[in-house]
Amino acid sequence: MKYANLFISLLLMVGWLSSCKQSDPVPTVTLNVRALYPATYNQPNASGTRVTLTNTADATSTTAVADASGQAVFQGVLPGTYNITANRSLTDAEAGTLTGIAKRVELNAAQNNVVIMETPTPRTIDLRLSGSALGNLVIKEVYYTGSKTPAGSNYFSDQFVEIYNNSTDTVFLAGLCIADTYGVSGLINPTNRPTEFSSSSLTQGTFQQNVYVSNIWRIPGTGRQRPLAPGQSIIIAQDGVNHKEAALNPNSPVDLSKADWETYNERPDGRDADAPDVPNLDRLYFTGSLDWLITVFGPGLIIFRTDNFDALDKVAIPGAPAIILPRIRVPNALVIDAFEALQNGNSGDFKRIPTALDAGFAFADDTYSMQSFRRKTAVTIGSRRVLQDTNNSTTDFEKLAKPTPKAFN
Ligand SMILES: [Ca+2]
Ligand SMILES: [Ca+2]
Repeated sequence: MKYANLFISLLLMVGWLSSCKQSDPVPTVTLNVRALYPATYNQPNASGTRVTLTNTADATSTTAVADASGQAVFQGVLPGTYNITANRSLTDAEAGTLTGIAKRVELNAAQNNVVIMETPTPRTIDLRLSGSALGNLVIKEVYYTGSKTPAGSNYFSDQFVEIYNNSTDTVFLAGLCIADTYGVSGLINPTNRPTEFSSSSLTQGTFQQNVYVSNIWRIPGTGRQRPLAPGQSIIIAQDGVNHKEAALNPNSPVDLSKADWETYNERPDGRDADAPDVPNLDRLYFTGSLDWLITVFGPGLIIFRTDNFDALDKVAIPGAPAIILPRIRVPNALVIDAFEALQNGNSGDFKRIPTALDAGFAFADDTYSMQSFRRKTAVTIGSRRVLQDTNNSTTDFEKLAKPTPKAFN
């Protein structure tokens, strides 16, 4: 009797579960993304564009390729919040047909935190691509997260950026500038908002054409100085010392005493030490405090060149008190390469770098996690690696458990 009851109960439960499954199918929608070429191109529909839909909740993604009408169709999309990115690599010939200039271009577009709701009719989203010609230097690795000391405190002096010659010719680094963007990396505090430059009526209209940076450092020299051979790289350290030393942080993953350059922030109180064996970059503009600390929550970085630094606009942060130093506005056209990291996968609205330069963003699991971001290898020719550069930090960079200065493993 007892077993019979249990058996009936089980049958009822199975029946209930299967009826549940039948009467409540997971609702899905169809999403059309229409990829458009920049308005200056002689065709509107960007066929062949790869469009990727990434769920912000679990980072799962699907990719579809736009058809002749420029439409990428996603069927069976679960309602939720998505980041949408689009990429189209134009060959020299394609760029020649579309723009009259036969020079390879990477086109990108992005729209973050798009809420897809259950609707009876398919939804269409237009994405306008924009892009820039490819530079020959790329940011190969960024180690910004820092590490924890044996006592459990935060250590961030071991940050570095590595720059790589991704071309087939020697590049002369003299005059190359590196800068970090202004703006928080996400909702670190409940009051955090995306950079004011993106929302203020003063700068909103041209926000996608410029990068607003807080600090600029430059490689000294002129002309054909500081040659860097194809496939070679340089390390720029916050401090060019062995961070694993007992007095610093034995847990640090890096010895940067052989770094090519360091950012020495000369101050009357000597709070930033000048490592004698590592040459110093020129400090062109500085709004920080003790050293060139790039935010451990995820920095935006650019490398660029200018013949006339003084001609760049200094722009006050909209709404900021007069005592706060203005930021430097670097036009996209000067930028050679960019990297952006944000706090987490939901931080897309906090992007500081224009989509044309970097359509995506990387993010670490945590601050002081020792995680590092390294550009993927696209192909190896002989012993020279050609690194992947589609102007999208989401896809071009891989997250590493530990940094790999001047190495790929
Ligand atoms: Ca320093
Ligand atoms: Ca030094």
